[in-house]
Amino acid sequence: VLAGGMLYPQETPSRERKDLSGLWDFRADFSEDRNQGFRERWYQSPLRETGPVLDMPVPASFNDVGQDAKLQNFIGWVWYERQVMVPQSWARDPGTRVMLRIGSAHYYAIVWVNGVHVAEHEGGHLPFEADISRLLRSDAGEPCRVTVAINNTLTPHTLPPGQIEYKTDRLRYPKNYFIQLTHFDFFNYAGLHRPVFLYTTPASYIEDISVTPEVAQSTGLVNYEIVVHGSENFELDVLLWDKEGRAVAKGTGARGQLQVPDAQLWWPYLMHEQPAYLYSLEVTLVVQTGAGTVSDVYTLPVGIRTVTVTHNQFLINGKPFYFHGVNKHEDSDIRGKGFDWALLVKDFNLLRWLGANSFRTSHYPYAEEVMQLCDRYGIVVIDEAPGVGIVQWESFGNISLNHHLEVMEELVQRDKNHPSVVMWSVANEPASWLPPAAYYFKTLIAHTKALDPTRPVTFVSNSRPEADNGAPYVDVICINSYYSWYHDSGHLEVIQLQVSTTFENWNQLYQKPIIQSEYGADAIPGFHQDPPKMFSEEYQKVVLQQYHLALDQKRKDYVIGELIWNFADFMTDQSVMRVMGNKKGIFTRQRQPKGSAFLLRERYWRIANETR
Ligand code: BDP
Repeated sequence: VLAGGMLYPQETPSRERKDLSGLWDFRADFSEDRNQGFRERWYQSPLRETGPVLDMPVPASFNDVGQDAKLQNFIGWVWYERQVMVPQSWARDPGTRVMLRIGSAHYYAIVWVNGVHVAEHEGGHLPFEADISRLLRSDAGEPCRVTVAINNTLTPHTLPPGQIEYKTDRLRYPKNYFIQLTHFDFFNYAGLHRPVFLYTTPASYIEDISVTPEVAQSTGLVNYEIVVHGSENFELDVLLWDKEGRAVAKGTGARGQLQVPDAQLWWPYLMHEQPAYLYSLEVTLVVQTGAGTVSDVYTLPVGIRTVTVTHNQFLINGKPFYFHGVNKHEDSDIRGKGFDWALLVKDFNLLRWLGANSFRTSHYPYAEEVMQLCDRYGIVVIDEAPGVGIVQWESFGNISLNHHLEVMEELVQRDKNHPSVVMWSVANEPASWLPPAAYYFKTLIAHTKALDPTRPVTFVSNSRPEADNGAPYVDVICINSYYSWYHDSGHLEVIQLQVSTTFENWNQLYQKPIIQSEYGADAIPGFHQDPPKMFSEEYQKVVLQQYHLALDQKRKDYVIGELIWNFADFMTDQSVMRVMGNKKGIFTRQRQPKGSAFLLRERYWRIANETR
């Protein structure tokens, strides 16, 4: 079903890569109709010649690096540009294919190279690329100008959806005044959030690799399928290397099955003494051309593991797996949603400290570099699409559904080979009680399963079980609840009963495994109250403890996981409900622990030791 590849750019004997991270020129289009840039064709000449530009770091959100509230809250088109010297060996060689690849641009992006339109992409969380070889050939030796226009406007048909509200009351608002409404609880950061690369491949190249592992007794089976572009007449060699550098299996041709006797399986963190074992699948393409032999090499990390769901269990490699983990956000001071290696490694060290074995990419796909680290650290992932805030009738219509189907194709295409990804989540807290949700989720989940028959599919519900029109189609029930926070505020004594009743109701109706996919309470670090009061660290701790009592009753039965909301405090829109953002983190936004982090740490290590 999946056409085209999206292999992560890699340096190999046949491929080179140039990272375009750094300072770019930047200009937000503040004109009244937000359209000056297109009227004046800012892509045709260097951006700095069109008017004043700012220095903008890439990757980063543009919102929080400056001192200007207008830019922080800007809605509309922003323009990014930088020059890059392309090595002559790339530009002049007709046998070299040069690609421009953007890790993500939130939300809608148009890309020009030297003023020529090369790509357009909708969706703020997935990569896209353009072949720019042709453009370089004619300009060999000149610096090449990359221009990206990005629009962060969200409409009922974007993912996530939003709305622009025009304020027409001329006595209360200035002319042409509008605001962006969203139906989700995080700041709509925008910009070039992830690395931008130039990379090369030979003209005939390995376009895509898919692996699906199986296990038969002690033998690991690696089914592979390779797509080659640019030649009909080629040879493919496939070698599987273990960690010690021994070749353990080999194959030839575009598809096949490798057999690994006594395979080392990929196990989650804390489930095995040697978790996260990765083999390397080295694919070599050899093409005979008039000019001689050309080869392309790509090496894919491969984890051998299986995932199975029964009516009350989630099995990894045939063993029951209990999700004790977190929900995250891509969010931090200054860089917003911009990718940052230091932050990433800090977060993974905190996950290990906490004894977390899993997280959900709430509420959108995370950077590819994050997924790679999950494979290497044994952190199990529920990979969520940006389907958050689907609550209006309009957003259940065909335009929205078709786009959602496309986003699932792009997501599965990007993440299908990660052993850490064990389940797809197509949405978070949609209005699944609305009648059109039935067709919407039936179609969306069937499509996702057709794209990837090897992984279960879910969406995260906050509906009542009997009213949920999407739940019949999921493999695992994921439920969010905020007892004694949004309901019965301040009444910690009701939590246990309400959580247990909720589990029982869902279980009775569906007989599917259940994950408590969110629960939590805001705590402002340093606020203390005894007896506990809302917003104190003590209150957050007791909410967690009460949930844990209910979870422990059902944990050995059909409840297969608990994911705290949230790993860390994060920024939101300004509102009376939020004090400088959402404070449900067990770590602060700066990644320092609140009291609840120690409580959770104790629990997660205890569960890990029990289930090991
Ligand atoms: C849930 C949402 C999550 C919010 C959380 C909250 O899924 O995105 O941040 O509530 O209100 O409903 O803290």
